[in-house]
Amino acid sequence: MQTILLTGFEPFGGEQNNPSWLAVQQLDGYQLDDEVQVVSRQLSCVFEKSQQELKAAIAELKPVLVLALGQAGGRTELCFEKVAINFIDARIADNAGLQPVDKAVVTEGPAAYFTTLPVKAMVNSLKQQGIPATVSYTAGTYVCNTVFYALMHQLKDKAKVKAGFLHIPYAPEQAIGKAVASMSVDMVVQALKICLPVALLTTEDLQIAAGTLD
Ligand code: PCA
Repeated sequence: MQTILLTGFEPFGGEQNNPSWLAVQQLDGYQLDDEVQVVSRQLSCVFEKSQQELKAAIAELKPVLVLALGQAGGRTELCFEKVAINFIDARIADNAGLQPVDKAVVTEGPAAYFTTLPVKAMVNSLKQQGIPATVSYTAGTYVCNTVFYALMHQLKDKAKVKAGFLHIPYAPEQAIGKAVASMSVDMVVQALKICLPVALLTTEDLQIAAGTLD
């Protein structure tokens, strides 16, 4: 049996829930087929601890694919992140009360890593099913980007393990009164069921335009 590791975060920034965890929690134990099973884990919204939790989960589960998810309130679509940067600039404190500014994720690490997931093919498969999704070229400078960078750094010599990060919009109940977009947790779950097989089976990503002008 092969394992796909999905991670979601605990709530942060005063929210009651984090839809990234609500979504991946629903898929814990889900079988893509007879050979591939999903295991879901929650990460703390804490700079150091989240990296340790992720490392421990990868060591324990030896996944063939890792997709970390996080909430990005205000985003209008599922955002498959292309690039993780070696930089932290926290606008708010993490859940342990720490607010690092202008720090590296990994001292002496490269400036950035690209995801090893076929993000364009994944986005394409979702759009075809009527689910809003896009490639994003910034994962921010907070805990999500840090976990994404730490993930790619940890797997840099393990070419066979595909890994990446998905930012998701607020759940509808979080968006009330905020005049921002939202997406139901059920739709995120449906999206993962569509794009995970694509991620596993695609060997070369699609060469279609997905960039931004600004
Ligand atoms: N989103 C935050 C951290 C945890 C989460 O779900 C971020 O985008 O950095």
